[in-house]
Amino acid sequence: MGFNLKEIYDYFVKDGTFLNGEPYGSGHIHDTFRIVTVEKDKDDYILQRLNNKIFKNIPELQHNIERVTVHLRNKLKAVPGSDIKRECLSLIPSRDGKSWIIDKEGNYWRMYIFISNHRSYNIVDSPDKAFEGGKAIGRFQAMLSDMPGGPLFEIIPWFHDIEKRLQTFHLKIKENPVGRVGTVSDEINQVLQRAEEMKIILKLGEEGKIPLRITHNDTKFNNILLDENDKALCVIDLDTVMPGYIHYDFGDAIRTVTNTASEDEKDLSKIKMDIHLFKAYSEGFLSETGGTLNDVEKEYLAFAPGLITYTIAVRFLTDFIDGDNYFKTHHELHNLQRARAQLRLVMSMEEQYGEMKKIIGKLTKKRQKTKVKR
Ligand code: ADP
Ligand code: GN1
Ligand code: MG
Repeated sequence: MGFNLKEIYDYFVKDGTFLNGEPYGSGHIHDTFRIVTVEKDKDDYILQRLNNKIFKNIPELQHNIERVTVHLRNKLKAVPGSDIKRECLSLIPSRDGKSWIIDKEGNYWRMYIFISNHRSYNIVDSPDKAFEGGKAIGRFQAMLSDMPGGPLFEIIPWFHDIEKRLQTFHLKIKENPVGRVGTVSDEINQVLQRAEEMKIILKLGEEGKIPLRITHNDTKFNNILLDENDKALCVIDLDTVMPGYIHYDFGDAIRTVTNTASEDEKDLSKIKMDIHLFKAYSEGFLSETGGTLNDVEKEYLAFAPGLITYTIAVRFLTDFIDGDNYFKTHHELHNLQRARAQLRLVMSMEEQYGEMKKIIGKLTKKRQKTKVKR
């Protein structure tokens, strides 16, 4: 990718002299670079070339992120001792006062302050980190629960709508655009076997039993930064913040926090949901949100990880069948490998569903009791 990062950097109103820019992180959507500045006492930056094939309306996308970050910053200002530059994403304005620019080639770019001294993990190896992840997402949702100004733009409609995702899946199987359908009949069957039961969250929403909240919708663990002591620091990747059900955020975090292997692990025998990490994340999450969730929301929390893991397996498999147009891939079978790994994780969650329900039941009851005592 031969971008002139210094030239793009100079479109923004920032502090610090460009020293160098390198690809950064392991996101599947944008092209992300870390910009290091010459001066030791000035911020570094994250510069992102936005994926406008996926995000078709960049002004609306940026508008959502501006609203969310302004609100979070105002909340943090009221908390003594908070480190706003590290606990909240800070967008850098362009010279014409927008939060993004379009370069000469028509690429969209935005820039954030680089959150210094953070730690980011693709695999979680301790209950403490899982607990902190749960706290970070819980706090994020609690802080956004009173954001003024009406609903956010629904930036990718039906993002976690499993009915729509399955419709697209069937369509791509029928089209078979690159002739891969015949090679994945086992995986297709695994998806079809479970399709009906996965619609329950949508049904509860339609019946008005669970409310739409402001959710993040992409709470995988590498979008939660921890600090140098592995304590909750900042929730990043705000592209998909929009109205959603609590189960989407809980489920996606559990999908990544509790997996004993990578999202795309080839050796399926390594993949398992670690129930201790499930418990720790749930404790952290409920410590921040437990009081605001209704009984039906709580009752279905244990169902959410299986749903989201299944949804993402369907998306990876659909993209494989479609010829890899959506997620960044690093080799020919990457999306298939990811889909297989996620389907294996679904099985592990199914095996431990009873245990997950017990844990949530105990945690939510415990909270009720302590509430009564106080
Ligand atoms: P994608 O949608 O492609 O996942 P992200 O916005 O999550 O893009 O950014 C990709 C990676 O860049 C993140 O996983 C994280 O490692 C890093 N990153 C993003 N924003 C920041 C920031 N403000 N400070 C430090 N690291 C960041
Ligand atoms: C993408 O942007 P990133 O890499 O954090 C995707 C998520 C998937 C995830 C799977 C906008 O997340 O929905 O769950 O990959 N983001 C978008 O790893 O589609
Ligand atoms: Mg990301």
